Amino acid sequence: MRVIFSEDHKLRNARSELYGGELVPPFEAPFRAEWILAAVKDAGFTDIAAPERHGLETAHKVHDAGYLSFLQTAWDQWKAAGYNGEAIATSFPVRRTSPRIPTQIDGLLGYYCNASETAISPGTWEAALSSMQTALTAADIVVGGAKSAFALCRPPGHHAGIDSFGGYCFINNAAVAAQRFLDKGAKKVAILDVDFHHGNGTQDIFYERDDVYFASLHGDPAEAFPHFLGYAEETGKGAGAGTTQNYPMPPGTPYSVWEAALKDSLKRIEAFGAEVIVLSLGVDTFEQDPISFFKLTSPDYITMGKAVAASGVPVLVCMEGGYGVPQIGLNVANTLRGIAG
Ligand code: SP5
Ligand code: ZN
Repeated sequence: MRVIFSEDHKLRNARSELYGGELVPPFEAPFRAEWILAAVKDAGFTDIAAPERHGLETAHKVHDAGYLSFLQTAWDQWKAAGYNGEAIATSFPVRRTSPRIPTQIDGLLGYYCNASETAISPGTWEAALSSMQTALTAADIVVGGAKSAFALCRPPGHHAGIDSFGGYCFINNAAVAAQRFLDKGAKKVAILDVDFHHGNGTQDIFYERDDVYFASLHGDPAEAFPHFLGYAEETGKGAGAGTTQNYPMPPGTPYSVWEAALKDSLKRIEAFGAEVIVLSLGVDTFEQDPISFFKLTSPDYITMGKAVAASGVPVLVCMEGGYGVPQIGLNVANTLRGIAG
């Protein structure tokens, strides 16, 4: 399996994450990609290449234009405002507020933010762009006939919605990749999101569309981030009715329970007629993850990879979350081992 990886991920190296009322070093940090890359090489996946350059054409089909131009200029606007720290949203449009789009940076930040733990720092846009290019380059390998490819994306993408960032995500890499498959001739694509957190951004993007099936296995939003989406009753709307499927699960969920949801999602993806699966791979389902509450073990990721590969359709793996412990590398490598067979 070919691996696409960009050193430019390092340009996303924020100082601060708002966690438990304190500004702490972000969980989503450059060492994650280094650990994952090392473990993937150790496992024998040594065909590693840098991404091709891609513009924003595909991104514009899944994100709002105002949002993308905000992301691109946010740091410069923040700096111009004269602040000392990183750009953190502090004021939000909620129920019964004006629909006007702000013109000044503090307002824009709140307007386009879905979770204020995520600070915008210098280099964030450049890293997010390279992460998107990583996903697009890996997608093109699958378009070219490969059974699988691994986009070692960083920063992750699945919490980025049509017009909002948060949850450490800015551009929705998996969504952009899914759009690429459609643009290259696929009629039906599935995104299978196995990150611990609900893929609220991806669900937002495809909720009313019938060309992309979205399934997500995650911590019950009644108890876990992102708190406001990911319930079982959310199944799509309009043309997209029936093309979203959520599997919220409680604290302590072990692989045996999680696997039943995985098998159900794969059955539905097959019934949908997906020609390719984009696997939003978070390994924050691991028992030792510092911010999550599932109980998957390292060998479980091999089993999971095999189950996904057994669908028989090509798989593009896009890196999402997984934090804190060096075993995130092993867990990603094990998933790829399972998929590669
Ligand atoms: C890509 C991804 O995995 N993003 C996750 C972003 C989660 N950010 C908020 C974390 C808050 C965790 N609260 C945990 C409470 C444990 N006591
Ligand atoms: Zn996550």
